[in-house]
Amino acid sequence: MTLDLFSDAELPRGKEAIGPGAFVLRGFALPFVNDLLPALQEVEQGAAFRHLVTPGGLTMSVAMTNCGRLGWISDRRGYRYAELDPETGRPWPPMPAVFERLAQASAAEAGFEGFEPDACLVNHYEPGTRLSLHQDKDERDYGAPIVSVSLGMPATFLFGGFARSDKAARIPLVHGDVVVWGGPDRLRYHGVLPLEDRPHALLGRRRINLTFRKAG
Ligand SMILES: O=C(O)CCC(=O)C(=O)O
Ligand SMILES: [Mn+2]
Repeated sequence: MTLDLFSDAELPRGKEAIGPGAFVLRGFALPFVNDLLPALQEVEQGAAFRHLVTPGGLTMSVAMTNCGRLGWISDRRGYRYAELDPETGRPWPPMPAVFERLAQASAAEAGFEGFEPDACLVNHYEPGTRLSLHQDKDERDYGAPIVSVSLGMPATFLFGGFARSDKAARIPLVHGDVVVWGGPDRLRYHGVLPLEDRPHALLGRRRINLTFRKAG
């Protein structure tokens, strides 16, 4: 276990450009965290985390759930958005107001005014969990950005190019950081390296990522 150098209150703030339409907003989610965590619990209670299977038959190491009108799912038939949770047959839990406020404020901070997400994929990582390089391309149109919020354990985010084989930048993300990519960067490959075991004061041995999208 490594000691973190900064407490949440002291983390560096600011906007780092990682592309013409892509930014890391350091600590941008911190003022929302007190409201985000109970809202997240409600989402989990309505739609439990589960490990989805890829079309190729592999079980994903990230556990996922969703909130909002549409939820991203994967199974042997492919990747897609669905209005109903296939586990329960019920609609996904509604998107909590604080989720929506954070997503809109983050997008605006990155220059994307008027972002109205209809889907929030919630990713649950533990030590060793990874997410391989991929594009977010199951959405109906690519006019809206992706807003990605990091909570809990730190991670190394990979931000690549427009081909899987393009070299990817390694971007350290900590609790409260938000990454926004859109416009010319909307289809950049990205992923997450296997998480190290660095427990977080509030969330323990978990990293939660909220990925907001305009899917429908
Ligand atoms: O966990 C992250 O930081 C990225 C998640 C992601 O890219 C996705 O859910 O599509
Ligand atoms: Mn993604």
